[in-house]
Amino acid sequence: QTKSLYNVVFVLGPPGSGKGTQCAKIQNGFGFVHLSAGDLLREERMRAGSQFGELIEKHIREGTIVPVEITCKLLENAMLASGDAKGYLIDGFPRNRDNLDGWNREMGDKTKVHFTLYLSCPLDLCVERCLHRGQGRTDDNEESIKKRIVTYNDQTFPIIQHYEKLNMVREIHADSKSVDEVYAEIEKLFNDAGF
Ligand code: UP5
Ligand code: MG
Repeated sequence: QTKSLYNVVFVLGPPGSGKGTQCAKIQNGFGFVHLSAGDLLREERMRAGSQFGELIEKHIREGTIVPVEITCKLLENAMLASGDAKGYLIDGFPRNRDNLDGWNREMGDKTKVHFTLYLSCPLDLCVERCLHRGQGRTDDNEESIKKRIVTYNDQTFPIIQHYEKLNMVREIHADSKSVDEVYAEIEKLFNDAGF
């Protein structure tokens, strides 16, 4: 028997652009499940018995990207574990070509990606936000943030451009507005998309 496809929206944007903040609001407002690839990796890093803890921590500190086999499996497991939902917000993934190819290989037939929500934000403001987040993340220091931004520019932005070519990007400006003002625009976009 065929199970209907999982609805997916990817959420991308530079470090500190507000992906996690806005996904929490979309989850409340629209009955989507929020899955942050970064949060899942941070959890896996702490899990007793994980064989990937050290590798994940190294990538997170260096701002480099964990091999897709690990991340995609964590995402799929989290989707399965979360049961029925209208859809899934995949926050901070796919971040490079390896992520994109791995997703298409493993999840392409099981999911329908509706669009990529792109939270655009000037990078200097992003740095400020990360430095003042105060959650004790091991990558919220100036050195790691610089590296995360280099990775974003070199590897993640081209993925946004890839979806742009497919007409699948919905850009929301996530700067110089309050969290609620940014969300009001996202709310409109999701309503217009029929969610
Ligand atoms: N804030 C948010 N919106 C605001 C607004 N409109 N006005 C004023 N302040 C606002 O927000 C950041 C801060 O800004 C918060 O304090 C918030 O209150 C404030 P947040 O919502 O946390 O931003 P977000 O975009 O989620 O930032 P985050 O740092 O989580 O993004 P990253 O993409 O850098 O981090 P992520 O957790 O996705 O990834 C971390 C690392 O994990 C990566 O560098 C990589 O090493 C690894 N990773 C992979 O290898 N593969 C993956 O697939 C995913 C991650
Ligand atoms: Mg986040």
